[in-house]
This record gives sequence, C-alpha cells and structure tokens, in this order.
Amino acid sequence: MNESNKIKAVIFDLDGVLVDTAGYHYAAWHRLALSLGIEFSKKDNEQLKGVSRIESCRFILKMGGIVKTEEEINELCALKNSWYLETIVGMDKSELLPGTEKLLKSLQMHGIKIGLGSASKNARTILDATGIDHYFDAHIDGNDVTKSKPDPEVFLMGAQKLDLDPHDIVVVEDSIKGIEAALKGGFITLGIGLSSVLIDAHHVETGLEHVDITLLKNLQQVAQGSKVQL
Ligand code: B16
Ligand code: MG
Repeated sequence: MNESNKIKAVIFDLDGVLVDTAGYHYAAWHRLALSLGIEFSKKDNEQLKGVSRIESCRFILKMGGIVKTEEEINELCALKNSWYLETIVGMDKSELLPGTEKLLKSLQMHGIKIGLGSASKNARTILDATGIDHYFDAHIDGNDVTKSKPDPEVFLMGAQKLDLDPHDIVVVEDSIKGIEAALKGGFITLGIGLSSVLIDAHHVETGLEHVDITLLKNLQQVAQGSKVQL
C-alpha cells in the first residue's frame, strides 16, 4: 500500500458510536411523544438517529398528525433538550462505549487524523465530560451545519477542515441517515450496529472494540472494490 492509498483520517459520529447516549435521546423523545398522545417506538426512533433536534420534533408531530407553530415547535425542542440534559448531567468516561478510547489513542499514535461529525448541539459538552475532546483534530457538530444528515454537509465540512479527500477518510456511523450522508459525500463507511439495519455501509461491526487500524486500512481496499477479508 503506497502513501496515496492509505487511510488518512477517521470521522466519528458521536451519539451511539463513541458514547452511549442514543438511549437517552430516545427516552426524551418518547416522553415528549407520550405527552402529546403520540405512540413512538424504538423502531420509529431508528429514523431519528443522526437527525437534528428540530427535524426529529417535526417527524414526531407528523407521526401524530399534529400541527404546531414554529414557536411551539421550538418550545417542544427546548423541553426535550432539558429532559435529555437531565440524563447526561454528571456524565463521565463510564459513558464511553467499549473500545472508544483505545481506538482514539491508536489512531493518534499512527498519525491518523480524528474528526467529529455529529448532528448534536450538545456534542462539545459530551466530549468535555467524557474527557476525549483532546483527541480531535476537527470538530463539526449541530451548531456548525445548516443541513441535517442524510445531507453530507457535516462530513464534507469535516474533510475540508482536515484538508483531506473524502476517499481517504472513514466515517463511522450508527445511523441509516449518517451512512447515507457519508456515501453521498464519497467517504468510506463503517457502520456500528446491525448489518441488517445499516445495509448500505461498506462494512458493519457491533462496536468499536472490534475496530483496529488493520480493519480500517482493509476497509479502504474494500471500498475501492478489492475482495479483502475483513
Ligand atoms: P441534540 P449524532 C444526533 O447525534 C443524535 O443521533 C440524534 O438522536 C439527535 O437528535 C441529534 O444528534 C441532535 O442532538 O438534540 O443534542 O442537538 O448521532 O449525529 O452524534
Ligand atoms: Mg449517531
């Protein structure tokens, strides 16, 4: 493998990839939906993973056939966020998903750049609370973007900040919309979760504890069409 054919960076999604917050988002949305008399299941929630707060709120209201003004929608978003923040207050390293810090350390040691590509406006708070902020060379979150995943904006901004080509970057995502966004942007994709759900990803693992540098390098070859055993 020559220098031009080498993984140069990994951009991580946050919720559900690095930290165990996906369940907290679901609990807060479920509570909000219930308060509006809307049934909202875990299966419905798959559609919201990686989606911005306001788009998520609109999705739930639409499910319930409820029409609200922009002001009311913003109030509902603020309420959901206050419940979500209650659950993440006092968060520490123990909320990191297995394998997270080991992989970040290993990437740093091998000179592979690390980026964040999250839809969350709470991303900075979570990176600080879990003590992993210092690993990141580029940080793009819900405060920086104008378009929600599956638009590739969040990852393209990350690539631009890292000054690298998407073909040399692996995006690690737990959501269907996030994988779609990364593919649209021309990135190599690694899904975290179930391969039956993240069907379009170049490869899927159940958690970061199963991911290492060798797998990431082989993944680039797979994305380029080689039949490498992962
Ligand atoms: P916030 P990710 C996403 O984060 C979550 O998956 C999604 O459930 C949430 O609605 C979105 O962030 C916005 O989060 O309300 O904290 O701004 O998976 O893209 O890291
Ligand atoms: Mg996610």
